[in-house]
Amino acid sequence: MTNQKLNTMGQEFGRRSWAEPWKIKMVEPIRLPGKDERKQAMIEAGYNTFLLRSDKVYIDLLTDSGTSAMSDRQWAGIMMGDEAYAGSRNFYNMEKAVQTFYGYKYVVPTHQGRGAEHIISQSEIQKGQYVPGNMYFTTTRMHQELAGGSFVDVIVDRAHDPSDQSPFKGNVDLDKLESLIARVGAEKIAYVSLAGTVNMAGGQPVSMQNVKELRALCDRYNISLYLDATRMAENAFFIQENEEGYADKSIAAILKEFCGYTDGAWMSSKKDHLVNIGGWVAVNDEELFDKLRNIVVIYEGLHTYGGMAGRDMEAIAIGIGESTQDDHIRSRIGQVRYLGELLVNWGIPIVRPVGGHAIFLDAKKFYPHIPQDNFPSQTLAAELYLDSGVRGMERGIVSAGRDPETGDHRRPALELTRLAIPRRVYTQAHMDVVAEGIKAVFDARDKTKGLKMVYEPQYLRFFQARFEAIE
Ligand code: PLI
Repeated sequence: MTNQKLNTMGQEFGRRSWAEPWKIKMVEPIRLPGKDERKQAMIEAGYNTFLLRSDKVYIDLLTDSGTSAMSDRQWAGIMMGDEAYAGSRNFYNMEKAVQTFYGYKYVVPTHQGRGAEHIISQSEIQKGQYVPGNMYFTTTRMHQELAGGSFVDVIVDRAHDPSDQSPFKGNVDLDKLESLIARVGAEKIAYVSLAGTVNMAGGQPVSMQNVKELRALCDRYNISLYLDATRMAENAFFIQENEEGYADKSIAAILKEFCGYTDGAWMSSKKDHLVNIGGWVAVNDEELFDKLRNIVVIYEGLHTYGGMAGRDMEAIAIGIGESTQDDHIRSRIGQVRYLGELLVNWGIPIVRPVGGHAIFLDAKKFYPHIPQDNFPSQTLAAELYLDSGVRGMERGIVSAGRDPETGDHRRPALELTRLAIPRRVYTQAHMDVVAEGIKAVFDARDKTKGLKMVYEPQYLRFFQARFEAIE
C-alpha cells in the first residue's frame, strides 16, 4: 500500500494493493436468517444487539474482541498447553513474548482486559484521585470509578469531530492535562491513562511525538503514565504510515519504542493478539509488580495463570509475534479501510480517517431527525440487523452511561454505531455485503424512528439494556 495521505477521499484510502498474508484452512458455516426470523429475534433481544443469539446473526461485527481466527501455529500451541496450576511453561513463553515485544520487565496474567483494569485500578488509584485519559473506555472508566477515581477526558478536541481528518485524533491535549494538574495538584492525579487507537473515538491513533511529550510532562510532575495497549500494534501502523521518521521502521520496533515512554500497560489480548481470551498487566516498577502479583490471586488466579488455561497463554505467546508482523497489520487495517471506502463513495457518513479496528457510522448525521434521547446509534445497529443480519453495536449515549454524581445521561458528542472487523475472519465479499446492507438502511433513513429504553441495568448498561421501537 502506498503511503496514506489524508484530506481527499482518494488520497485518504490510497490504492488497495494488499492481500491477506494467509490462506484459509478451515471454515465455519454461517446463515442469513429470514426477514421474519430477524424481526422476531430483534424484538426478543429488546433491540439490543448484545442480546441476540449469535446463530441469528449472519455477519457478526459486534466486536473484534476474542473473535479473531487463530493461525495453525496458534492451534498447534494450544496442543502444547501445560495445565499445571503453578509455573506453567506457557506462562513463561507469554511473559517472554511480552518482555520482547512490549519491553516491560514484569508481567501479571489476567483472564482478559477488564481483569487487568481491575487490578491496576485497585493498586494505583486512591479514593478521590483523578485519572486523566484520552477519552473514556467503558470498562476502563468503570474500574477507575469503582476504585474511587474520577476519569477526566483530556483528548484533543478534534477527536470529537467525525469529519476532522487529522491523522492523530487519539492524542492527549497536553494543555488540558496541565490545567487539570494546576487545578487539582499533581498528588491528586493517580496516573495518566493513555490508550492506543482510541476505541470510542473511532479507533484513532496516538502519535509518537505525543507520547514523548506526555512522558516529559509526567516526569515534570512525577506522575505515572500507563498504557491501554489493547490495540497498540494497530496504533504502530498509523505511526509508520503518517509520522515523519517512521516509514522505514517495523511495526515491532515502533510498538516497543512507544511502550518505552510508558511505565506499564494493561492489555486485552482478545484484540491485537489474535486469541479468543486472555490479558495481562505489565510494569517496570518492582514494588508495583509485587502489589499486582499479590492482588491477582484474589480475583483472577495464581500469578502464573491469572484466570487463563496454559493453552490460552501459549496462543497469546504465539499471537503476540504474529500481531506485530507488518504484512498482517497492513492487511488487517486494509480490510477495514476497504469497507470504509465503499461507504464514503456512497456518501454514507462515517468517522474519518478510518481507524484501526472498525468502521464507525456517524448516527447523528445518518438520522438527524432522531433526538439523542431516542438513541440514534442503537436504532441504526438494530436497523442494520433487521435489513441484512449484520450485527454492530451502539457507541453513543447508551454506552456513555449516566453521570455518577447527577444521575443524568452523559451526552457524548459522538453518537456512533460501530462495525468492528474480527481479524482474519471475513473476506472482501463479506465486506461488500455489509456495505450494501448499510446503503439500504441509509436509503430508508427518513422512515426510521428511534427507540425508547424500557430496561436499564445499573452498570455498563449498553450490554443489557432493552428497548422498544417508537411507532
Ligand atoms: O473485553 P476485555 O475485558 O478483554 O477488555 C476490555 C477493554 C479494554 N480496553 C479497550 C480499549 C477495549 O476495547 C476493551 C474491550 N473492548 C471490547 C470488548 C470491544 O468490543 O471493543
